[in-house]
Amino acid sequence: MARLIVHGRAPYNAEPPLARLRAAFRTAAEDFYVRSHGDLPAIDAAAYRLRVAGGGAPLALSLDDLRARFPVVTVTATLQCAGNRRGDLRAVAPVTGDPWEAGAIGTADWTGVRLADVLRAAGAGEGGVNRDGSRDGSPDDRHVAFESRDTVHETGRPYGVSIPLAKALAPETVLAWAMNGAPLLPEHGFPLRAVVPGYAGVRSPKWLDAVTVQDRPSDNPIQAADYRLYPADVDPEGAAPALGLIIDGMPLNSAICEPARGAVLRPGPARLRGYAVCGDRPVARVDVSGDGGRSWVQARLEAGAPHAWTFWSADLDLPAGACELAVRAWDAAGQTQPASPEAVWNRKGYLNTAWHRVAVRVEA
Ligand SMILES: Nc1nc2c(c(=O)[nH]1)N[C@H]1C(S)=C(S)[C@@H](COP(=O)(O)O)O[C@H]1N2
Ligand SMILES: [Mo]
Repeated sequence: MARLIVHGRAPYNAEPPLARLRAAFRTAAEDFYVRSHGDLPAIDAAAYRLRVAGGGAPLALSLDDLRARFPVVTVTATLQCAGNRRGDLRAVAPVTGDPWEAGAIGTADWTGVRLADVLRAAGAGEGGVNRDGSRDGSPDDRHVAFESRDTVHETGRPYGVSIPLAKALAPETVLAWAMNGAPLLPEHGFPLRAVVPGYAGVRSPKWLDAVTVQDRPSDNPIQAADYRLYPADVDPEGAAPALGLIIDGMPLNSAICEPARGAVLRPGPARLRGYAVCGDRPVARVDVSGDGGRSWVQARLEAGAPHAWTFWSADLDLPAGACELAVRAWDAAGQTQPASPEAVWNRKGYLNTAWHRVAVRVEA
C-alpha cells in the first residue's frame, strides 16, 4: 500500500502516481486505487457464503459452489470512481470528498462467474417477487440490490447499492474472486466482489454479502442519496435526492499521465502518454494540445478491450517557456469533453470530465 498516494487512512483511500498507472494496460493490484467507505472487513473464505434471493428458493453459495455450478469467465474491465479527477474542481469552488487526481481508475482481468448465471439459478428469470412476497408484473423494471460486509463510517449501515436488472444480466457483469489471475487483495474486496463494467465504481460492491432481486433500487443511503450528480445550483446537503441524477454509466473522459504536473522539460520533442475512457462505449479519437487548447494534434490509440480504457500517446514539439498541455477525447457520436471545470462543477465533485490540463515548464 506504500506505493499509493494516500488521501485517508480510515477509511483507506489511495491512488497511484499517474506515470505508474500508465505503465501497464492491466493495473497491478498493488497499484490499483482503493476507495472504501468503512473499515476493511475480515472474512474467512472457507466459511464464506454469498446469499442470493432471486425470487426462487434462496441460495447460500460458497466460493467452491460458485466455481462448480457456473461457467468461470474472465472480463477485462476498467473500474473508475465517480470522484476521479475531483481535485481539479476545487479551483472553481469548494467540493466535498477526497481530492482525487486522475488515478482513481484502473483496469484488471476479473475472474469469476456471470451474475446473470447466478441470478437465473436463483429464479430471477421467472418474474420478480417483491420483498413482501407479491409478484412483480414488469421484470424489466427490477433491480439487483447488493449488500456488503463493511460498515459505512458516515451512516453506521452496511455498504449497499443496486443496479438495474438489465445491467445485472449483461454478460460483462461478474462476481469476481480474482484480479489479474490472483485472489482479490483484502482492500479490493476479498473474497468476492461484483464488477459492473462501464458503471461508476460505486456500483461494484466489494466484500459481497447478499444479492437480492427486487422491484425498486436499494434504499441504502449510498444508493438513494450519495453518488448523484446534483445541479450546480443545488446544495446536496438536505436536498431531495431526486434532484440529482443517479451516476451509473460513466461519461467520456481522458487524462495525461506523463509528463507530470510541474515537470521541467527540454525544448523540442516531448512524448505525452495517458488514458481515455468512455463507460462501455469505444473512444473514437484523442487530441492533445501543447498550448492550452488553442491547437490540437491527434494522439495514437493503442488496441484495447471492449470494457477497458484506451491508452494513447502523442508527440509534441514544445518551445521554451511556460506550457499548458491538455487532452480531450471524442466518442463515436462526435461528442467531446468540456474545456473547463466551471462547465461541470458540482458540490460533490463527481464526473469531472473537463479537459485534463497539465502545466509544465520547458527550459533550455
Ligand atoms: N463494500 C464496498 N464496496 C465498494 C466500496 C466500499 O466502500 N465498500 N466502494 C466503492 C467505490 S465508490 C469504488 S470507486 C470502488 C473502488 O474499488 P477498488 O477499491 O477495488 O478500486 O469500490 C466500490 N465498492
Ligand atoms: Mo467511487
